[in-house]
Amino acid sequence: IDIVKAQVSIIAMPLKQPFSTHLGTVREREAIIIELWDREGEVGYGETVAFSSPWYTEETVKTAYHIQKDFILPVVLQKKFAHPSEFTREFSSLRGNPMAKSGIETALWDLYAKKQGKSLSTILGGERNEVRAGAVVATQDVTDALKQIEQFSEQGFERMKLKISPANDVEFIKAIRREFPDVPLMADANSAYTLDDVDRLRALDEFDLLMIEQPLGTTDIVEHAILQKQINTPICLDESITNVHDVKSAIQLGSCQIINIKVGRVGGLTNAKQIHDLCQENQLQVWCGGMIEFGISKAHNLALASLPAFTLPGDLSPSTHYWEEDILDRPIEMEKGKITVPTLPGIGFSLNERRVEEVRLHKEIITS
Ligand code: OSB
Ligand code: MG
Repeated sequence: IDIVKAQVSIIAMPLKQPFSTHLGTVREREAIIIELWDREGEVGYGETVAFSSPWYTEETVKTAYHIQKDFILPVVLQKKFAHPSEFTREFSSLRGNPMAKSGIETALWDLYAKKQGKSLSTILGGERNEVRAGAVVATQDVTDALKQIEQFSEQGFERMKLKISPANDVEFIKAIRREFPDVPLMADANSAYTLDDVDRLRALDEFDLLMIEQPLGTTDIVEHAILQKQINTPICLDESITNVHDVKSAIQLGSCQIINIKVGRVGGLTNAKQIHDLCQENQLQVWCGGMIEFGISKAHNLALASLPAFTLPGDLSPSTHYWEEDILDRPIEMEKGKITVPTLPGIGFSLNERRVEEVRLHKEIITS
């Protein structure tokens, strides 16, 4: 892989409806779209999923842009990579900033797969030709939540994820379970609890939740192990898992039974695949997490979620779920709760240039 030109686009689009958690509300989504061209004119696409503000992890669109422009792209435009997995090693001395790395690493994977004439799913070792979709009920209001679940069920989503916190848990879930006794339901706390809340969390055991995602601290591995011994609901880690080593620690300690793999959070597809393989060896279930993303990241997720240990429905949704119009040449569609894994070379999609132009705030071209 010999990259000679990079285009960095910052885009912004309003969500169809606000996405609300105990940490705040997202109404508009910014992202950095990366396009990398090699000497033969082949292009690879990546999406940087950092948010405008550091509410979910430390990175933001501005920090990611800085890291990409000043530290990653100058190297990528100088170096030749035999394989996209070399990226992770090359930037091992660039600490942290996983989403900045991922935005560029994923573009290298797309380009590499296209050069091989194979789908990204095939290149990664995917075995599934469709993946199971799941919806997130990102509201703190019961009436709203019931309406959304009704709608998502009709659309075919295979599981619903509620966003909970100590201010909105037992009564909230109880009201939803009353109306939907059989819907596959899980809860995501985004670190809203501490070990002082063990009784509260144990009270959730009666609602037959598939799992509770990230109840405790964003960097914690130890206390989740203590909590898991005291509740029946399986714990799933999200924020706490930033690399393969975190997964090893979680397995050793018994901190979770399930892991949410987000490509951006773990610094790219090489790490995501490594985490997948480790979970598979150790009988942990995994699913593909979402970042309220645009189509490029959605397409990378479809390829990743086609790997064998992705046995649970992910935060995977069609293009129209969050967007009036996505940025791809054609929308990602869901049928009966399943999304087809593309078989065309690379991620199997290209950009709708007209749409990108409409939503672009900033564009920069860098050459070698
Ligand atoms: O905690 O999983 C999370 C979205 C943004 C930031 C954090 C999280 C989420 C989601 C996924 O819940 C939403 C989606 O992309 O469908
Ligand atoms: Mg989460």
